[in-house]
Amino acid sequence: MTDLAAVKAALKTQAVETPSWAYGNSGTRFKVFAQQGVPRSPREKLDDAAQVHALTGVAPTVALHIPWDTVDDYAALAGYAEERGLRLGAINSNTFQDDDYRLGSICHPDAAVRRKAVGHLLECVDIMDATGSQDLKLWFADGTNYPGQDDLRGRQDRLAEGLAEVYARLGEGQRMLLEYKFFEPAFYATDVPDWGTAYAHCLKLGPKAQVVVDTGHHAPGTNIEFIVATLLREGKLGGFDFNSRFYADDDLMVGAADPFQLFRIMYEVVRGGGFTADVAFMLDQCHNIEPKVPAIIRSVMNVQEATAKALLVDAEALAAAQRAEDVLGANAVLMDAYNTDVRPLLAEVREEMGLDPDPMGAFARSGWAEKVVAERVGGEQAGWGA
Ligand code: PSV
Ligand code: MN
Ligand code: MN
Repeated sequence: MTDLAAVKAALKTQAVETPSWAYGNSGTRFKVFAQQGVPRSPREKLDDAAQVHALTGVAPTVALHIPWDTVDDYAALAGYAEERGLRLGAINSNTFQDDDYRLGSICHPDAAVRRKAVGHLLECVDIMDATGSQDLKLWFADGTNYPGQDDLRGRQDRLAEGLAEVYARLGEGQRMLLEYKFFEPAFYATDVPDWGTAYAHCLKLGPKAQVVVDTGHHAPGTNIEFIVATLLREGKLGGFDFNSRFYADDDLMVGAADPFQLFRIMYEVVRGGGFTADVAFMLDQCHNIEPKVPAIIRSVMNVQEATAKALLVDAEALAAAQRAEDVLGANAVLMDAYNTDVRPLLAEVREEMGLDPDPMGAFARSGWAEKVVAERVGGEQAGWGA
């Protein structure tokens, strides 16, 4: 039997971090469809994020991407967030949008380019000091397009050297979260293509280095929950970049493409004690054709629903069925939890938190979308890369 009060208490402590870039305009490489009322500055992105947190109660932090969210005074930006009930979360580095990075950044064959890339990462740690952010999130677009283009082993050596320099700069309570992605923009070999490579680097670096699992960064059919279970066992799961995919790195709303996969992942998180440990539950999504703030609210709710189902798994019954070698019985325990309609439970949780039980409806009724369309006129809307 699962303890419903404990499930509710756990759901109230959940924290999902939303990404600043999801509030701005985005698109595919074919077209960016600009939307009215989209933020024009990091502060306006925080204003939108505050709506998401106010309505869901579980989205208290916002990830920044540098230089997309460059400001003169990061401590002041953190203060602005705090006034809105938010905190600044992970600082995401960007070593992929500069002409110098054509052949890579931290793995580039030219030492001068590597220095520039490492310099940017060190600057991101300075920003963390100013914002009070705990996590430096690293994703490298580095790789090669053709066999023989560069030395695969040499690139790993350069990566290790650059990461070690940044690792040494991390302060007390700060972490380095290393993200992997199997392809794109490199099409032959990516320098951090999989969890094994990320894990090997993090292991060598030390306890402040952990792996980030972006759910959109695997080959089709990959058993992501197995990776999650393994990283948790090894104490190396730093967090998630949640999104969902049908084909490649689609960055669609988490839980939209495959809610069952999200449940299986959350079950392994719960099973491995990751729900209470320092695992960061971040979104990394783009809302290209749908309105952004409601899409982010929906995403947060999707994570909550998968989590609630994972928490509802009857652990004792599952263990008993497994011990009894009851294949179908064990599977049924898991499926019973997955097939539970947890929406009434989450509505109750929200009411107990003093929130509207229906965050999507509450947002529609709030008038926020109309207000920002009227107010945010002139200036340049934030977008992917601005
Ligand atoms: C790369 O595809 C990635 O997932 C990394 O997390 C980047 O920082 C992010 O996308 C940018 O949207
Ligand atoms: Mn990501
Ligand atoms: Mn991605």
